[in-house]
Amino acid sequence: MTQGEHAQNAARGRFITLEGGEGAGKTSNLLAITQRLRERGIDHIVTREPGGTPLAEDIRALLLRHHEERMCEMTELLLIFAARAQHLDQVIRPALEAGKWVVSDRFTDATYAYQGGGRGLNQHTIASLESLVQGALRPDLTVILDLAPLIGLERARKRASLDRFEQEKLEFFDRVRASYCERAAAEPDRCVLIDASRTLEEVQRDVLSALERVL
Ligand code: Z5A
Repeated sequence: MTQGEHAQNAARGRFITLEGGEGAGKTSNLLAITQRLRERGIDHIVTREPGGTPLAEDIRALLLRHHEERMCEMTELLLIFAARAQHLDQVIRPALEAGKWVVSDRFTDATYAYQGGGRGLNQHTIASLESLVQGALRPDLTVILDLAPLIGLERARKRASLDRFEQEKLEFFDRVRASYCERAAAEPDRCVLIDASRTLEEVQRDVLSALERVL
């Protein structure tokens, strides 16, 4: 890296992503992260995927809604990356370049887990789209909340009616979970895998301790 690139990197905000299966507690733990960032006086934004901009939120609605016509796997994958391209252009990159931290509820690890693990799409296809859409941009820290799908779906069911993903069979979510665990093992410098089956207080304590890596 050149000196200029070092300086640019130091001025750039940090990019934190939260991942996990259904009802793993991403939203609940995101609140703990943002509270800690506020306490430390760190300027940040909170966003989510798919979504994060009006156009990307429209794509999200299309992805989550039930359709008479079966959405094929490749359509789903391309819609997710279309939403991501918009999100990066309008929200994530401008914030990072302005020195703000970005905390996102899901990002590309979810694509590897759901479209790769869950739907069975080729990891190389996902990696090609990742490079095309993101260039070299990757999160600085990814917290993966690990929970048995049966427990997560039960939590999610209590909360609201099930969307197109949540109506998948249990085996789908087992593959999603396995895929997240593989990613955490493959990238230990970036990813922290946290047991989300414990009380929210215990999980939050580990999430905040993982956050110290980038603070
Ligand atoms: N998707 C994809 O396929 N590919 C991609 O690339 C991306 C996404 C980016 C929408 O995501 C869908 O998009 C998602 C994958 C797909 N599939 N689905 N479904 P989403 O993040 O918006 O949806 P979600 O995973 O369904 O999120 P969620 O249900 O909101 O889960 P959560 O945020 O992880 O959980 P929560 O709302 O914080 O907690 C759920 C409930 O459990 C709530 O009542 C909490 O009070 C409770 N809770 C939380 N933690 C605990 C603990 N520790 N103990 C007990 N109870 C708890």
